[in-house]
Amino acid sequence: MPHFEEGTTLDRFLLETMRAHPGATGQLVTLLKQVALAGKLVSARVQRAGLAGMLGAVGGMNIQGEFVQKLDLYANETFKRALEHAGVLCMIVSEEDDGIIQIPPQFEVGEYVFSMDPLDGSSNIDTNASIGTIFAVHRRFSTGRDGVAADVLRRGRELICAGYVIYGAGSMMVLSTGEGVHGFTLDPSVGEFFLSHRDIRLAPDTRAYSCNEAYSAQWDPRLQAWIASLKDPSLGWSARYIGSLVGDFHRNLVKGGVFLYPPTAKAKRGKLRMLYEAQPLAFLAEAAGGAASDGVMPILDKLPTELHERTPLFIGNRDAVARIVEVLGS
Ligand code: P6P
Repeated sequence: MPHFEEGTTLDRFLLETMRAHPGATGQLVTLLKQVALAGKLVSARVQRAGLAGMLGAVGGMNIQGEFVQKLDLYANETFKRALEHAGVLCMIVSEEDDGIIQIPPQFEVGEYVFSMDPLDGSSNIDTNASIGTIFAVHRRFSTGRDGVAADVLRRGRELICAGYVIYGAGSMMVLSTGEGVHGFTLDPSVGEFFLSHRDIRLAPDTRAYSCNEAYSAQWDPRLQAWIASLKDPSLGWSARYIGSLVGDFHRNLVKGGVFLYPPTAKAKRGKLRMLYEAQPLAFLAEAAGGAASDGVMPILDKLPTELHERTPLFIGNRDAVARIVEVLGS
């Protein structure tokens, strides 16, 4: 792993990481540079969302005469447009599209499969809470022009790369290709992502949990009892919950903590999606020294069978996740 000092641009990081892998073709670098471009475009639009809201309800025209698209649709289109022509993908899966998105015939296809939630947490837009784009990259194994479902219905442990772009007080791109997790902060004045968080490690100890406690009466009683036990003042735990997965995960990644979205009466298999939420974040969590489970097995060992499959999710500090699995197995 090359040494990178603070201030390294994302492009330099990608190029030097590629050079460290002799077999690299450059397709993954191209892919991640296009993800960064789309992230910058979405970041700029998210920062102005309030203005658009002031200047006309979604779907209206704003003062620049721009059609005010729903931000999640804008994000979906922006990432697809940035990626489909680059000759690096054979298919895309998006939270916003029911089926597989094939690469238009006028473009070359490539080696990779891209899954994304283009704008997770978008219901928080009008509260200025952090939202984000989550993505996961598999290498295809089908041989036709178009990718097939089997190229993406695979264990998260086979992922080549995963990451997210968080649009918060600042915008950051956080990614891993399996060798550590690195954060790049966007400097909007120059339009570059700069390495700001090299080799992020999930804190080995934690006293912070993150869940929607309004649903606690619907959880497994053993989990209810465990969460209740954390409220002993002598233990010093605190609760933090934004209701935006990227925001809650990012806080736990950089400050330590454990996030829980157990099954509920309304979401019997959990609410969060395997392909473009649980798997990519589990890939990052494990690369940062943390863990992710569905309460029984590691998320990265689960084999999804449907594109938009949901799962319970317990993710973050390794010891806390292990304790949850132990409690649910007791
Ligand atoms: P609840 C946002 O709608 C989202 O999909 C995730 O970003 C977030 O973690 C979860 O739902 C919040 O769900 O039921 O607590 O509102």
